[in-house]
Amino acid sequence: MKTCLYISACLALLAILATSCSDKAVSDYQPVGNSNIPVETNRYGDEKLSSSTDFRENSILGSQQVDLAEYSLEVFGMVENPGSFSYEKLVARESVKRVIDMHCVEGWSVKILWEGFSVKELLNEAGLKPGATTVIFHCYDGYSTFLTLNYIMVNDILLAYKMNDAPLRPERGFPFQLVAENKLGYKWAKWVIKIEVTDSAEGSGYWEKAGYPPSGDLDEWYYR
Ligand SMILES: Nc1nc2c(c(=O)[nH]1)N[C@H]1C(S)=C(S)[C@@H](COP(=O)(O)O)O[C@H]1N2
Ligand SMILES: [Mo]
Repeated sequence: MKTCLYISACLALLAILATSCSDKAVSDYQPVGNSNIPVETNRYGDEKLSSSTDFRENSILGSQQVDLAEYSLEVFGMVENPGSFSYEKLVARESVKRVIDMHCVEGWSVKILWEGFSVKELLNEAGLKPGATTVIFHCYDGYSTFLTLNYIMVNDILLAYKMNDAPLRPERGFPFQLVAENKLGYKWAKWVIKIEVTDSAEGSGYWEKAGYPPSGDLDEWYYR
């Protein structure tokens, strides 16, 4: 009888320990959406991150569903070797992780741990032709935006496929969103399908054509 009591006491203690441990895990990682979506982290080192649900969904045509079976990223224009890349090929490239804030002109911002590959390296492999100055990002929803080649090379920006250690959600630009650090949200192209290297941004850029600054510089916007 004594042993029996002793065993039940031990079991109770174990159960308490187990629940307190799992409680910790739950507060460290908040699941997003339904349980089929991988859990995202909300912390990176000392930094507290925003969630992928903290964005305001205001895309020109709403969320897009890109079918990976039909997806490819095209690199074309003023390059020696134009090419077409599958999702698998692109996520197999060397990956980089960075915590970067995105600010929308509407006045909200998010701090996210981004993971992706270097756009600079992809362009270097494609071989830039002399005279190229501009890169236009074309998206699945017909949206476009552009950046100078110089900005891309200096900042070595990423094309991201993960946010907070979880794959991008469809509404966040799956399979790829551009991480245009130090630029306003409208430069962060989602659902990127084509990268065009050119010498002029004339006639492109959805929000740029509507009157937003072509540079999209955060500094310029906040100190105007
Ligand atoms: N393809 C595409 N990319 C886009 C947009 C869009 O409408 N279509 N909106 C831009 C804007 S204005 C912002 S602020 C960011 C973040 O938008 P989200 O909060 O809707 O994800 O995506 C940018 N990328
Ligand atoms: Mo925006």
